[in-house]
Amino acid sequence: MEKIIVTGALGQIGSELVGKLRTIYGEDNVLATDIRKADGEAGPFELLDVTDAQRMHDLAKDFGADTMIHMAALLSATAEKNPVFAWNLNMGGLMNALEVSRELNLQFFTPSSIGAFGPSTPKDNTPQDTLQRPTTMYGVNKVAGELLCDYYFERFGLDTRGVRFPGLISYVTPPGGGTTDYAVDIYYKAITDGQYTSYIAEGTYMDMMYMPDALQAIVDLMEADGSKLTHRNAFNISAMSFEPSQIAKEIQKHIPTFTMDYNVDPLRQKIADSWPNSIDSSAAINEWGFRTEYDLEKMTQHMLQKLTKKLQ
Ligand code: AKB
Repeated sequence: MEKIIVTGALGQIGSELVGKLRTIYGEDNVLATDIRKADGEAGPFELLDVTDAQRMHDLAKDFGADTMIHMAALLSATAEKNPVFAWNLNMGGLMNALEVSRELNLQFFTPSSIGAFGPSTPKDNTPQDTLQRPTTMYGVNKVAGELLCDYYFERFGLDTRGVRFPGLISYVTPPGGGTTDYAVDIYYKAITDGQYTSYIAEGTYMDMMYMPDALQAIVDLMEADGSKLTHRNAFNISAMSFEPSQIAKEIQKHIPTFTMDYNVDPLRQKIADSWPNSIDSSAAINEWGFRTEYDLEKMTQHMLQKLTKKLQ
């Protein structure tokens, strides 16, 4: 990775990833793109609607990119509310990004998700290679995306790589439209209101990861020796699995007066129920040394400390 173009650069992952990549590879070597204008972006930035293949091609070519990191996508709950738009954006954007990468011979990364699994997938310690019959539009997009990335590698030799992200938690940019977002919202509300109403029911386990570990995973996978990768795309990765009352208890260790109740959102609960409780990351560990630094305890300490400062 020397000259990197990032789509969806103002999204939850993109906004932190761009900063990390610029620190490692140099400010001028990372082109951030998004459909909306950035305020005060430090390095190169261009407006890009990922459904516009020609502009994506021109931007990547003019920048002299050797790597494409394609992050622009709708998350699960938003996609469920507008499935046709989700298909057009998630699949159209991905096809364009893959084609541009093929035409310009770019190394390629795009994330899949635990959303690529469905109700018939084994729920605990979900294997790397298993049944994938998701029941959401987001999941359908993610499975199709995983297959497309494999196809571009097999058919054209394009260096495609990717992971299945769990819910990502960060104090920097809030997520939008995901099912796992409760695990971010809860920290904000704990500080501002001392109370949180969870839209996910007690007992619903989902995989999660703190953002610094997620960003490091992208860099580590992209820098890994390609000859050691058997899977290439859609590596299961997770740092922790918990359900709402466990994160509430962890917050109470720092804010003893914090309380939580439940008002379950049927749409997001149904999505969460169709996803695994916990996935097995051993293929990522064995093939490219995937590792994490943060568990629930360490993440909670860090989140509360950073957010308290931010919200002052
Ligand atoms: C979502 O909840 O949609 C995302 C995801 C797990 O892919 N955070």
